[in-house]
Amino acid sequence: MHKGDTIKIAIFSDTHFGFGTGKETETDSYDQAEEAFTLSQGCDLIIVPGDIFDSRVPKQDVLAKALNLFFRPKELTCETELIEIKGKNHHKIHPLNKSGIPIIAIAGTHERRGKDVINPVELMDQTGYLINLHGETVIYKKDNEKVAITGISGVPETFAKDVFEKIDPKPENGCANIFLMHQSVGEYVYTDEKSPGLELEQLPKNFDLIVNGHIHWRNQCHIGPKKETLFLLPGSTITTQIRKNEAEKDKGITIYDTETKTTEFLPLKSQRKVIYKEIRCDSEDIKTIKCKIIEYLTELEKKEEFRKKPLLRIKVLGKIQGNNHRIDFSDIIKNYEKNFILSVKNNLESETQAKNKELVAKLIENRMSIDSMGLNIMKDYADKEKITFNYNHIFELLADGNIDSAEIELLENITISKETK
Ligand SMILES: [Mn+2]
Repeated sequence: MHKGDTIKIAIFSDTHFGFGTGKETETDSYDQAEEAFTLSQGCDLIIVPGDIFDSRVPKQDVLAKALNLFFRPKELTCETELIEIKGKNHHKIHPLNKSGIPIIAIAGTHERRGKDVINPVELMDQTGYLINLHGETVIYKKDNEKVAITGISGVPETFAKDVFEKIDPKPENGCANIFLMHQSVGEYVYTDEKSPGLELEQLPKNFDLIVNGHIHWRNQCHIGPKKETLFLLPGSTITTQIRKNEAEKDKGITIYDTETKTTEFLPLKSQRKVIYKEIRCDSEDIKTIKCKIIEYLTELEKKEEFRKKPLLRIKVLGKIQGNNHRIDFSDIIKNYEKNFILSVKNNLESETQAKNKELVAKLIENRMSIDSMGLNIMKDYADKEKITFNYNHIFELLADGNIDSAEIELLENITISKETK
């Protein structure tokens, strides 16, 4: 490599197109992704590691908006040249994929579908808007610099370790090597999932850069025996759940330089401000708690001017006087709706409802966890009955209402392991 030859890569993740449809924040996912694309101009490559869409079967309006945004880099001039795509399956490259700035993607948790059906990221691949990787490696060249990008699309955490071992991604000689994934890893877990499917030590070795989608707040660190790999969590371009750690970090795009192996972060100006506030109560009555909230809101209105109405999450916690646990905050939410998109989370302690709250919290934590839960129940059942089948595929068929196909598949492919003692 000659000095000065470098490939600049724009990385952003989890655009969640379609998130908030019908709500006040409906256009946020498109507006914020649009700015991410604008900031990517001048880069040699764009990487989007999963959850481009908020659902695995996005509505046509959502798809149309996404296609329009993904078309923008196609109209720009770019010298990056596709050299090769390696993998088990013959990957047809649509001609559109050869114009403009190349976009490399993987599918995320929200786009996951069964083996024989097309997920929306695959659809984008087949129509030439991006190249979707699953166990494949794509190599690009610019001047004398080459970059190899390998990707594994998001898989259920239960299977992550097996899938990674089976695919066993390896770096390419003479290239800058990047690996894309979309999982919970080690301490980086998205929801309060029981445990991540992978630990940092189990990630592929000797890559220059590992990019992990899925986790919505930005972070980066060096990993590997010699700290030779930069592990990057680019974070989402949109806030889908208001959490403390997410509210504190800006949304934006990361630019990676293959020569210096360094990153630069460009925050989005269009991002809607997210505020997370905890209000503590010490055995006070409802009226006092509500006064505390109003006091905070009045202060905030005076203190700051917001370009876009901010998303504001107030968590009330501590002990409440008496047994009345059902507090209605809708009057406050209504009174302040002109200035804030406000939600109040009631975490006030009451022994009788502690158990119920725990259950409800688990259920509503994340829409996708319903899928994971269903899949886990199916796997637990199969383990108990000592039978093996393609859980993922059967679950997908059942979830889509294809009961007949599920039945046929199960009857043909189920294997029963006999216990030998
Ligand atoms: Mn996501």
